[in-house]
Amino acid sequence: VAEAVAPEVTVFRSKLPDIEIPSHLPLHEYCFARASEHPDAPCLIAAATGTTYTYAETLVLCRKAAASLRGLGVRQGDRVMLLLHNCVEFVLAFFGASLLGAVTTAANPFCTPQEIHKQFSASGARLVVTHSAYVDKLRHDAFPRIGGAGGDAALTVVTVDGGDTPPEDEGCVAFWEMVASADEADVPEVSISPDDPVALPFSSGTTGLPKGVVLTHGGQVAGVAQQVDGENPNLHMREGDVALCVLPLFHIFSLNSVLLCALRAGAAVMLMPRFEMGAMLEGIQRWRVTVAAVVPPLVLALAKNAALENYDLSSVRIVLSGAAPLGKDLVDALRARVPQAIFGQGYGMTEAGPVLSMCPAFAKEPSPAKPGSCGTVVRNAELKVVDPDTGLSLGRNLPGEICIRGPQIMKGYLNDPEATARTIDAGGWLHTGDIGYVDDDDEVFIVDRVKELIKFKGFQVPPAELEALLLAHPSIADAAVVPQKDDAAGEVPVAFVVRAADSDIAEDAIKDFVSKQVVFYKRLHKVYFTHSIPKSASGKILRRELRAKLAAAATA
Ligand code: 4UW
Repeated sequence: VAEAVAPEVTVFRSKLPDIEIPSHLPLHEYCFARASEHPDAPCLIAAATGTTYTYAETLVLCRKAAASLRGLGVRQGDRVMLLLHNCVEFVLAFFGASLLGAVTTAANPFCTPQEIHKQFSASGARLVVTHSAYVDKLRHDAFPRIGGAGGDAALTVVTVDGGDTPPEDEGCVAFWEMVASADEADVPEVSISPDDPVALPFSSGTTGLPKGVVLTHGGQVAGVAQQVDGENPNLHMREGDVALCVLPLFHIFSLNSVLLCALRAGAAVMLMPRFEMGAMLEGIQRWRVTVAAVVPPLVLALAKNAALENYDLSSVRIVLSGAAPLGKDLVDALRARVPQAIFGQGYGMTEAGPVLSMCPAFAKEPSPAKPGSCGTVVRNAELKVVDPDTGLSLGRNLPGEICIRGPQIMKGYLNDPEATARTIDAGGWLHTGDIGYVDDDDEVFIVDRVKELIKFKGFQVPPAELEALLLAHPSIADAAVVPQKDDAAGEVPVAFVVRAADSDIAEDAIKDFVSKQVVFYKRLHKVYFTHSIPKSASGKILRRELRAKLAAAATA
């Protein structure tokens, strides 16, 4: 009998040498470790008001936010929910929670009350920090009644709006009042282990409904270090840089690669509450933004906008795109307008902590990257490509499922060991559900996705969530949701629907039914009626068949 031989595994690593990662530090200590060397450097810039906080001021406010949250009953291990657009208060609440050993779960304030409630209850949060305008969403029947300050209230709501307390804030705690009266010495000493959670973003991963992704202090320290630490940082940021923070902080790209990386590097973070072209260009010009993190739809909007010529964008030296594929034509269209900047991509995934690969042209000692590449694998990590059917490792230039292993990946999904085991295998490899290859120069190219996930302008749209909504409709017998290519959004969700017997429900009625229950980017763009949904013997929707059908229709 032949002895079983372990199949050979081709592991791709960074060409940059591994670095020392101080993973023993809690995330807040790590990010602000060098703040005392530049206390007067700008740290946070609120673009909307022009208010700037130095590193020293930011640190004091983070400690005061921690003391305040503590006063509201937040303890180590508790979850704090942020329902915020990008703002200074997001940063203060995030680090305030971190200082207490509490965990931040952030959600899009545009989500519907039902969507917010799902994350609220799955995370076990009891305190929500939000804008006055969204308090009404938390008064929805599903939520516990809003109680004021006090450790035993089932739901404490903190509002960040300054000035006169608006009427809708009744029963809420005013963020700035609480911070103003807090004593920064009132932050208890907590012992935080690298394995303790610090952030809990939600992601549907490769399959199913959104799940809490447990990101630890040690993991996030590693994830940031891989980008900005070392003699030759992969993403070179330093004091004097100004990072554009217009992508939402409730998504991991902005939280990790913009906020946390900028703070660690001593750069300033220019916070924009939402994307508005004029204000963004104004902000880039006024604050001399040097590093711009973007998503492909933003590149498209910029490339198409004639107003660009009226602004001085000469400060921008790095344009970092991620979260969805970036076409070469798009880059070329924008490059002409920002000729001095280096354009490149990062490839991230919430569960991966988040960066798998980063453009090597962003390094302190840059090396070139090809158009369309997602850069090279980050340091202190291993990447492999496997045949999605056999699981066998593939060599260079052969597309397969990308897997990553390293100290930065998630600990697992919250309360879901099965989903965790489906995603991180026994060998510690995280399976991304992305199809890509590594070329002769170690550059990563993504060519397809085998997972269910749909990405609308980089936002996650989990088909399972929409399918569950559709199946709850009495006139719908069966349904499947798949991505359809779209020039502006990259992909949009469309549904295949089998009507219930005797039903003649129309497309618009179905679209409306879904729209009322979901945030804007999850709305169905088209409904195709069909007689049956193709499924495997085990009952899994054959999404590839449906996608092929759409592709065929598009080219017909
Ligand atoms: N090209 C093609 C890409 C790319 C991509 C992602 O919502 P999630 O879970 O997470 C993200 C995170 C993106 C990100 C984080 C930090 C960072 O520096 C960076 O680079 C600039 C990007 O999007 O969705 C994960 C899925 O999104 C797709 C891919 O399918 C991945 O599994 N995706 N980046 N450059 N596709």
